[in-house]
Amino acid sequence: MKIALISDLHVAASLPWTQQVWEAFLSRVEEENISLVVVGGDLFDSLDDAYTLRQWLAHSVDKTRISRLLWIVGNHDLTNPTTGKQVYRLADMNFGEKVEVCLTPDLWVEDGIEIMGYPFPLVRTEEEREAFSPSKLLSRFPSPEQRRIAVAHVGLASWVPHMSEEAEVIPKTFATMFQCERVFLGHIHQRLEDGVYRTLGSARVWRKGESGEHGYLVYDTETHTERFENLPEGRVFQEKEVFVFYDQVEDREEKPFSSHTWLHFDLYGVVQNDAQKEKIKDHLRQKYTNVAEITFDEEGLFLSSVLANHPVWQIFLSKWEKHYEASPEEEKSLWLLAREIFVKDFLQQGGRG
Ligand SMILES: [Mn+2]
Repeated sequence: MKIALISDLHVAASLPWTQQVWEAFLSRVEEENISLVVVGGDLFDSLDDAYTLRQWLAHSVDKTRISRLLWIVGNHDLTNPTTGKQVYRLADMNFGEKVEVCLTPDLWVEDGIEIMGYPFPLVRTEEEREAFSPSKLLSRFPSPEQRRIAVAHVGLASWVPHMSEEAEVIPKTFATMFQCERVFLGHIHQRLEDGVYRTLGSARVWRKGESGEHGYLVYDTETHTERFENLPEGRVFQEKEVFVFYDQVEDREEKPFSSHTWLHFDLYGVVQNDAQKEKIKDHLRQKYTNVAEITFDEEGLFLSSVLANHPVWQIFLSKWEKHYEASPEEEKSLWLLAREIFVKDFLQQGGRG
């Protein structure tokens, strides 16, 4: 049997493309004739998203040949991280016949495999805390009768030093305690491997910096192996440093980006005013119209008024201009580079102040 494992999709009602990532995933799974899907948490970006999109989720699964979806919930599925205010409860929502929501640790026995689910431990009472305590859970999950795997939405204690073993992390001995031959973890938006532990990574770019491929794992219960499947719809994050000098934009390499790219520009240099800054951003937006999303970091971009009166700046620029104009055509790029190095260094050294 094959199981498709995915986590951290963070589907948001306000970002329709994230719904398409989920739909693309389901059709890929269906094409492969996989009938069991396990979500390692953070299927939704917030509890409100889960509420708004509950019928969409039910329908997205119902219309496929996928027979079952185990959803081991994550912190984002249970709460509204931005507001901190929860009006609904995930436990009260209906996601259709095929979706099973795992809110507390549980065990499913399938043909040839046992799947232990360990959701995010959102605990308020001592009793709830105990329901997640690995040592307390041992009596509920005695020795397996066949191969057992676990899917959890927490970190691994050894990755997070100095953390209590029963708060948002599981102990390094978790797999041995429950005799799991594999433990798949959501929550960590990166793909890592440590012994029998595997992280699922984020199925889509959730925030700036989540570079690399995004997708899901297919676990084969017979061969006890897994393979990663890329989901292009989950996007790729690319960062590009661009030097700006007034109305000049030095955007070097011209490699094409795929339409699934989130292109993030780190702008640095000098501009005359805010209008010029906006013009530069527009120029870049028009240059890369095929990408999915463009964002900017302007931390390193300064207004010339901040620099204009600085003596070092004045001396450098007046000398530089003379040399640049007098230099032969083939040397001009060197002079431009020299100016770029000066400006970058000057700004980093605090010349702005
Ligand atoms: Mn997440």
